[in-house]
Amino acid sequence: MLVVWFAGACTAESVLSGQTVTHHGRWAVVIADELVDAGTHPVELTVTEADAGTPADGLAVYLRPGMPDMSHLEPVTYLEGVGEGRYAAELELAMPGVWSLVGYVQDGDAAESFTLVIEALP
Ligand SMILES: [Cu+2]
Repeated sequence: MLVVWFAGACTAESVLSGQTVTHHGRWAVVIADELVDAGTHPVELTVTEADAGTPADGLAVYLRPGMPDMSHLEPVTYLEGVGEGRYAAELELAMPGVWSLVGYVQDGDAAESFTLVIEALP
């Protein structure tokens, strides 16, 4: 019997997560790209009602990027709703590496958080 271990199972790609559900399960959030260029980069999220699968418009959506390996946090970035559940902004990812995007979706008094993990390339 031949047993094969795949080298590289712990590389950055294995931790990337470009889609998730907010912490109480109300919304599903997907980022357009898990791999982006470092620097200022356009990002787009698509937010849907998790149960119905329908686009969720009219929400406040914001992100705070951080690098978990180095206690590095960037300012909160507010995204602009551009229709059909899509929210867009220019995001500053100051250096290459794995970035944790801690985000919030807010509908009036109801807010739920989520985390996406992407990588900025050199
Ligand atoms: Cu950093």
